[in-house]
Amino acid sequence: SYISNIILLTQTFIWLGHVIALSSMYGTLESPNFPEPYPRQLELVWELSVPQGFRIRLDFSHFHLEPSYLCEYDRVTVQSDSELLGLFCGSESTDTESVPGNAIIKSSSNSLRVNFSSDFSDEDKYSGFRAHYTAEDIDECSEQSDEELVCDHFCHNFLGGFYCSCRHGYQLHHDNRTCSVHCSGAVYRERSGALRSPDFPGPYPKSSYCRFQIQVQPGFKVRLEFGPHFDVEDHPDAACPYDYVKVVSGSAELGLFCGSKSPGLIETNSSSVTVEFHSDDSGENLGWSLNYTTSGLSPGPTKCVPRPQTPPNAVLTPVQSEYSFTDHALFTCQSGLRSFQHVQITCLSDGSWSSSAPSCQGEDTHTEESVLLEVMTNI
Ligand SMILES: [Ca+2]
Ligand SMILES: [Ca+2]
Ligand SMILES: [Ca+2]
Repeated sequence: SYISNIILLTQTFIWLGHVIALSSMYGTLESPNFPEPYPRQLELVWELSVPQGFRIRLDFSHFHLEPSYLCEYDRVTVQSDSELLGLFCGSESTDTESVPGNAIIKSSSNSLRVNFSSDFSDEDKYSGFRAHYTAEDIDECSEQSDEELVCDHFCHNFLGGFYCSCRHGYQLHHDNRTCSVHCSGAVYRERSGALRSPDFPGPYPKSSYCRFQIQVQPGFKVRLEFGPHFDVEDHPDAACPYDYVKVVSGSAELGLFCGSKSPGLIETNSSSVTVEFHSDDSGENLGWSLNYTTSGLSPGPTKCVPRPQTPPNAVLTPVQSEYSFTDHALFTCQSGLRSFQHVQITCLSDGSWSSSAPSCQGEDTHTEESVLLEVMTNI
C-alpha cells in the first residue's frame, strides 16, 4: 500500500549509509533492535579506530542472520584498510558461507570497518548479532618482518609504541632505529699507521660517517695499502650508492670504493690524505682495513748539514749520522752538580737549524755549593 511504502522509505532513509564512528579503546556493536529482529533493507557501517601503536581485536558473542548463497541477502563484512577479513551470514558455517563463531579478528592497522546490510525481506526470524572490540598493543619488537629490522640493536615494546637502544659505544641515530658510531676527527701524523672501519673484521655500524685524516710532514708522500679483506655494500648498476670508502688526496679524489674487491695499493703523492667512510642504514658488511706508509718525495727531505756540534758539558740525543727536516736534537747541559738545562733545536725545511747549539760552558762555577760557600765566607 501507499502508507507502508512511505514507512519503508522512511526506514530506508534512516539506515541506508548510516555510519557510526567509534574511537574509544573498547566497545560493543549490535545490529539495530538487538536481540529483536533487525530491520529490512539497511546498510550500516561501524568505523572503529584506536590510537596509533594499537590494533583492533574483534569477536562476536552472538550471530544469527538470514542464510543465503555467498551471503547475497543479509551479511556482515569486516575490513581492515582494503583487506577483507570476514564475510559472514546465516547461523552456521557451510561449504560456501561462514559465521564468525569463536574467531578473533585482528586489524592490520589501527582501524577496522564493519559493514552490516540486509535485503528487503525475511528478517522476522533472525535476531542479528552482537560483537565486541578492544584495542590491543602491537608488539613491534616481536612482530617485525625479516625484511626490515625494527631496531638495529635492542627493541623495547610498550603499550602504544616501542623504542630502540644501542650497545655500549654506539649512539642511536636520528632515525631512532639504527646505531651509529662517532669515528671522525682523528688525525694521523705518524709516518706509518693503520686505519680500519669500526668493528673490523666484524660488521661495521650503520648510518655512520668516518673521516680519517693522514697528515705527515711536507716532503713526504703517503702510500695506502688496503688489506685483502674488503667488504663494503655495493650495487650492481650504480657506483656505491649505499656504502663507500672515498680517498681524497689534497683536492684530488683518488677513488670511491665498494664491493668485495680490495682497492689494493694506492700511491697518493701527497703528504695529506683523507679517507672517508660512509654507511647507510642497512646491511651487514664486514668493512676494510689499510696500512699506510710514507716515503720522501725525491730528492727526499732536506738534510741539516753540518750536524750540530755538541758543546762541552753537554749530551746530545738522539745521535744520528744525519738529521733531516723535522728531526729534533736535544742538548742536555750540566749546569750544576745536580741541575741540568735542556735545549732542543729542530731541523728546518731549508736545511738550517732552528737555533744554534747552546753554550754550556762557564756555568759550572755557579753551583749551589759554591754560592752557599761564598755567602758563609762573607759572614
Ligand atoms: Ca533478509
Ligand atoms: Ca607496542
Ligand atoms: Ca649498508
